[in-house]
This record gives sequence, structure tokens and C-alpha cells, in this order.
Amino acid sequence: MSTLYKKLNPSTCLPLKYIQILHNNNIIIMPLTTSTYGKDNVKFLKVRKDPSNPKIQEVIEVSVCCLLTGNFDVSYTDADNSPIVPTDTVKNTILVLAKLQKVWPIERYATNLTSHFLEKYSHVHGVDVQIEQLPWKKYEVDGKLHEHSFVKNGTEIRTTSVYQNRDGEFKLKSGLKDLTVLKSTGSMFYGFHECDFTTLKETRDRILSTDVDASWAWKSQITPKNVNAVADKGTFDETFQAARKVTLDFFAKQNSPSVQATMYDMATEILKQVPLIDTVTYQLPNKHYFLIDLSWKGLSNDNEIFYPSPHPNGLIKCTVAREQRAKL
Ligand code: AZA
Repeated sequence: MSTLYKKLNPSTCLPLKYIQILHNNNIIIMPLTTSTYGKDNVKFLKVRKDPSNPKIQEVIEVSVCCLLTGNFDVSYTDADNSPIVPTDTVKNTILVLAKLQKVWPIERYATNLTSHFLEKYSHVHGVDVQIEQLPWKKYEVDGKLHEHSFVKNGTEIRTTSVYQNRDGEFKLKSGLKDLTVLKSTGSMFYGFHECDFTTLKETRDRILSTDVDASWAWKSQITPKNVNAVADKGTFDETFQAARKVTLDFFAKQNSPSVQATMYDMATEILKQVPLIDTVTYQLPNKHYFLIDLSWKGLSNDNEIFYPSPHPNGLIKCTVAREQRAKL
């Protein structure tokens, strides 16, 4: 068996971007099928000062991932770096645009970042930007919000993702993640499928806890051209607040029959409240708390002492869409 790795000579008439392997006299070609690259974990904090009183400030701290696709094949297949916009340049762009452009809300900034790369580099075909925003919130001192002091409001992250390409494709999503919630009653799980592999007991009262990961995809009415106007209207911020409130309200108020049913209800309510959204996706781990048996000590345990199980956890995902039906 002889195996030969070699870049193709143009005289073979096969495209340079293929690698051929000679294997038992068969030529196996190995085309590059997908590729993308860029910078991840580019972090910055921007301060916005009130023009009438520069001591009154807002901050936004984000982590950005920006990946490019396009005419970069030769950098993989022929070690030709000439088309590569270095990841360092990608990082610089993220930071310079953070200074020159509006960063609030992140949907606007992410979209404008994708537009920038498409406008500046003709061989870039598509740009994928993901942003995570940290939960800095002003806190009260002497009964009112302090001008420039902030507290990190737990672990909750606001997110956005944008994909834009030269063919006019534009996908914008917003979301939240790592919003950790727990309810100590008002959650059930019974009537599930049972078989010879089942050990789980039915319950009409259990602890329910999860790290909410929710996202919503915007309708195509929102475009790179009108994203600034939509942002100025407050649509992205209001929707974030609405989705967060629906999530927390349903979690608290509903006597949950299952994670599945509760997340579906949350998603449909967000779709009802926000007409500009096409789909809502939830991804919820079911972080189990198991009742500890204290009967060996002659003690009952009426849902009071639980063991937080570190693993495994359930993981339940769904996307709910809006379907247009003809009027009855
Ligand atoms: N959904 C729940 O809400 N709880 C569960 C599941 C499930 O699918 N499986 N075990 N416990």
C-alpha cells in the first residue's frame, strides 16, 4: 500500500485546492468543504457619558466572536496567505467600530459589524458575529441609582447573533442565557411513558431548576438598512425585557406539568407579544434536586431536604414558529 500526499500540479488539470492521495493506485481527492475563521473572545467595555453631565455614565461590557467566510480556500490548500485578513485585523476592527459606532443595543452593533466586513473586503462572502453582554446594572445609593457605579446582576447574559452574506442573506437573533431559576414547588411530572427501563417515580410536587437559554429570530422585515432605526425605536431592548418577563412569569405562575410544556407556553406567549419575531427557541437543562431519604433516622421529609445533583441533567430544547394560515 503506498500513500502519497501531494499538492496537485496544475498540469494535472485538477484544481489546486485539492489534495490528492495515491492509494493502491486510486487517486482520492480531498476538497476543502467548509471553512471559516476570525477572532473569538474579543472583550471590551464602552462608557457612554451624558453630554450634560459627564459624571453620569452608562457602561456596556461585551465579548465578541467574529468569523469570516469567503474566498480563502488557497490559504488552507496552498499555504497562500494573501487573502487572509488577519484575525488581529478582525480584532482591531471590532474595537475601532466600538469607538466609532453605537454599541447599544448589541443587535445594532453586531449587524453594522457584519456590514463593515462585506463592504470593505470584496473577497469576504459572509460574516458571522456573536455577542454576549454582561449584566452590569446601576445600583441605588442613598435611595437613588448611582451615576456611575454598577453591580453585576448575577450570571445572566444578553446575546445576539448575526449572519450576513453578499447574496443578501441576513439572519438576526437575540436572546438571553445563564438566567438561573429555581422553584421549590409548583412543578409536576407524571403520566410519562413507562417500560422495563423506567425507575423514575411520578411526582406532583418537585423542585424545578434550570439555566434559561432562550433566543428569538427576527423577521426579514428587519434588515441591515433599517436596523439602526429599529434599534433607536427601542424594539430590541423592549423585546429582551418582554421575553425575560414572560420566561420568569410563566416559570413562577404555572403549575408546570413538565419542562417541555412550560417552555412551549413561554415561547408561544413571546410570539404573541412580539409580532416582529418569527421563531422562539428555548434550551433548558433540568437541574435535578433529589429528595434525601431520612427515614433511617425516623424522620419524614416532606419536600424539605434535597440533594442538588451535579450530573447528569435533563436537557430539553424546542423551537416554536409562527404559521400563517388562511382565514377560516
Ligand atoms: N421532562 C421533565 O419535565 N422532567 C423529566 C423529564 C422530562 O422529559 N424526564 N425526567 N424528568
